[in-house]
Amino acid sequence: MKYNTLSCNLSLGSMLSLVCTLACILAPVGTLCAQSDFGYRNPVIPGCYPDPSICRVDSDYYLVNSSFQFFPGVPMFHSRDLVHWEQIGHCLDRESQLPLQGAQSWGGIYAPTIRHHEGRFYMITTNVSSKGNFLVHTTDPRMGWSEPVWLQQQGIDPSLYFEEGRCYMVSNPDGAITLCEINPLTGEQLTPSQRIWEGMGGRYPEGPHIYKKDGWYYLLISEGGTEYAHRVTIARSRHIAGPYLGNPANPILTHMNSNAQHSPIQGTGHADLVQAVDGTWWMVCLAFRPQAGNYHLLGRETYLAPVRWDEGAWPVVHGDGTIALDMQVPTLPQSTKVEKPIRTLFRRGPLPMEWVYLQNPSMAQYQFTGKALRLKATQASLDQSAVSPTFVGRRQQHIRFTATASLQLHDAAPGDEAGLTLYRETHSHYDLLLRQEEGGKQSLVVRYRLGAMLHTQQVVALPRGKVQLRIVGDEANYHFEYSTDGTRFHTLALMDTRYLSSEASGGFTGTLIGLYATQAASSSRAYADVAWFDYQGEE
Ligand code: 6LW
Repeated sequence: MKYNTLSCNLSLGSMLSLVCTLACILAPVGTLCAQSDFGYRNPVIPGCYPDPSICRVDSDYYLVNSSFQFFPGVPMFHSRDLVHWEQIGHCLDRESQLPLQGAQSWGGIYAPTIRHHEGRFYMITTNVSSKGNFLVHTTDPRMGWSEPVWLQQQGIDPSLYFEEGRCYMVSNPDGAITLCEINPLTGEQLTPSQRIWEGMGGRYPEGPHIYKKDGWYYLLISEGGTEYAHRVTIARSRHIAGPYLGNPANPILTHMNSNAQHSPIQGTGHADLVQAVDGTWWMVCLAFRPQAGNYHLLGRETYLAPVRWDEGAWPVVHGDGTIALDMQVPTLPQSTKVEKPIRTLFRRGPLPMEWVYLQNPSMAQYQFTGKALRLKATQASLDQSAVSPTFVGRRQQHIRFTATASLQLHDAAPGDEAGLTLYRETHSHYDLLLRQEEGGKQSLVVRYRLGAMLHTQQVVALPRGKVQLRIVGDEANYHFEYSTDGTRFHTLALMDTRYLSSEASGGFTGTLIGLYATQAASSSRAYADVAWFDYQGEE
């Protein structure tokens, strides 16, 4: 059955591809091929955008991700074709919604679910560094979200399902998918928590979502943990509270088997389903891309897969339950990709949406001067976990990339510093920094922090003034470079990527490329002005 579906999907895919290619060759330029409806690249949202959840409102699609210790939290994206996504904001943009004191990469905000019901969006998630499960709601996500509505049922990865005036919540307390009914506007739990499924025996049954189709309640979950054995399984029942019976063909998505052993994508799991406006079904899921051996640096990213879901049948994901970087499948009519500008000028606030702070920032430490982003140094260093350092960062979204910042350190006392950092968490970062020395001198330093190891790799003396700091990433190395004239760059050090990977650093997040400033003593008034920041990734 599985084999038949696969061969059928593949031959349909190749036929459509052939028809499309022929049509493109035969068509007058600019007519038939203007809008593509075949093929796309995965991941559809690269970089640390894990635990995707998706919903549709007419022909608009909305997607959210988990965000851990980052502030603001829960980035929200919009798309009309499921392939091209544009960030439209964050669901959690103030401290009253997002207390993150002391949160590290294992902490803060875990997997969210987005749903739309009777004109209102609901985003439900867990803050593991605070009071656990809560939801926020809004009628217009571009205008901001409510204060948190805290919930009683615990366990991570809460989801919502609405039916006939009732709102159900599922999450995974005590290792079992558990259901209750709630009032989503007050948070009141209306029925006792009831265990409904424990999965197919994989560790960490999590990420549950309920859907109803053809008279069945389907319960989609993930098992195996967010590692190489991650997998998506599904069960169904005629009643929402069960009994749920697992699909004999489970898992419906996984890369843990030999058919995906050599795939550049691993750890596929944590999924959500959506039916598109044309009736087709799609899955979003997370996965990671190992590099330089079995190391991954970018965190878990958002992928898209087509789903065949015939009436009364189990859903089949992309034929054989695997996904690829190059997806040769029919799609919705695709919009043209909007290229992001390479340069960020930081002239006016707020920060562009792809930038985040760590934990809850004190906004007095940041200023937009009209010419630069001013980072006011404090004594909170990148190594401290209890407080938010002066830091802004964006995700490394490509294995091969170049990031450059133009930076100047002002009013600095000996020991004050500012620079670029490749940041995973307090115990794992590589820094390329400008440091104030005795006698008015400055130097450029390459340093790493890996657990208890704090090592200065390279120091060169530098004339005072503006400097361009550059990090070039490839599979195996980060190249740390600098320039004082903006054209000639000098290599300072090559830093091995693997020690900064998730395998070495731990945590749920990927690498952030950050800008930061730290002072040695509170008496200094040091600050760094960042005139611009460039990021260019190789697809
Ligand atoms: C998330 C859980 C998981 O809440 O890891 O990948 C947790 N799966 O479902 C953090 O991302």
